[in-house]
Amino acid sequence: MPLEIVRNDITKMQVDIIVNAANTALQMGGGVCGAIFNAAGAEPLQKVCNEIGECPVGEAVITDGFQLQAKHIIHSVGPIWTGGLNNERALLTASYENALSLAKEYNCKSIAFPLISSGVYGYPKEQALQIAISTISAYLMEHEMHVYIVVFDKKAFRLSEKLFTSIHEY
Ligand code: AR6
Repeated sequence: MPLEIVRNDITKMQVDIIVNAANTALQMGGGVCGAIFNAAGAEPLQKVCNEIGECPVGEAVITDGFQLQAKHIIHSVGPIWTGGLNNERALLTASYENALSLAKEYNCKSIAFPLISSGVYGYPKEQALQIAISTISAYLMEHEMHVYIVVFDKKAFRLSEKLFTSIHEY
């Protein structure tokens, strides 16, 4: 099945590429970003991110995976939720689409996404999950890739059970 929802720490995923929920400055933060930087090796990863510089909201850049099992990390910047009237839905959709296109350029066969924007950036988790599922599903109608959505906290896991039938808890 090309789209699966799993409950796991994304740094443990055995895939070609994992996606980071990044900020525009590409600086190590908390949440999934902190976990990915720590697992990859924060110093070398921050160095290459500094060389790249910035990434606008809705766009994505790629780096090496360093000490991760994944070969690459795609840093995708989701929107900060400010109530839903500031183009958040389109920007969150774009952050998935741009990450998927970039992954394709790198001949990616398997990729794992966190629920972008649904933590520090405050996007309501149910909507964030729906956007993730619908955007990835639309992409998979036209492209071959094995995509995982990795949910981490209990609330996201419960929502995913409700919204999607095939879920694996690792
Ligand atoms: N594996 C998978 N998912 C995780 C993990 C993990 N190890 N840890 C947390 N999550 P967030 P955002 C989930 O806040 O909202 C950072 O500081 C978490 O439960 O990491 O896009 C960045 O540098 C939540 O559902 O990302 C930015 O400044 C989801 O990952 C800013 O936060 C996303 O939560 C980005 O905020």
